[in-house]
Amino acid sequence: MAILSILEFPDMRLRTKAVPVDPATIGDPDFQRQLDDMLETMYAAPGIGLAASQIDVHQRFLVIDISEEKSEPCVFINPEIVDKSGEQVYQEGCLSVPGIYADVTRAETITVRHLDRHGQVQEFQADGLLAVCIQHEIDHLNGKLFVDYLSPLKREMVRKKLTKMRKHAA
Ligand code: QAP
Ligand code: CO
Repeated sequence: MAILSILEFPDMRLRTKAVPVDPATIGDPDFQRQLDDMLETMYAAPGIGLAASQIDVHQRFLVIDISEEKSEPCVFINPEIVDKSGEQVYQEGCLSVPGIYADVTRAETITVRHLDRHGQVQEFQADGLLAVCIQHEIDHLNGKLFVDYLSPLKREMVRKKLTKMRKHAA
């Protein structure tokens, strides 16, 4: 397995709209390895979610593990939100926007349909943190970041803060 490098805001590659995964390729060793590399990269960060877009692969899949023990890896291929209701506000972060956290309003409950890593169709209802995480990661596949929900002024402050942090780290 391998730890992959993660694109960071404002990298324009994060704005790419990802294309669906061909279900016939899910069983390929290269694709399965990519899923394991993404999980390893997410755990190493550490993070609770990572979309393929963030590792510069513009296909519709993502990994999530919100469990305390980091023992419940979940893979979502070609995910679709088929129903949603309610609202919740959660303070989000993102591995592509390190050190920045902000409140975002999203649906409270969602119904998600996707393929798992065996290519099987799954459909289930999620709420709370899992629902936030799935919505956040699907946004990545559409080229959208959580900072896009902030005002243009706040987004510009985030961009400047990241530039400054990188300068100090260099
Ligand atoms: C998305 O985010 C998410 O700034 C996943 O310095 C976040 O794993 C969904 C992270 C919150 C729902 C709620 C962020 C790690 C990890 C940072 C992450 C950082 C180190 C973010
Ligand atoms: Co993110």
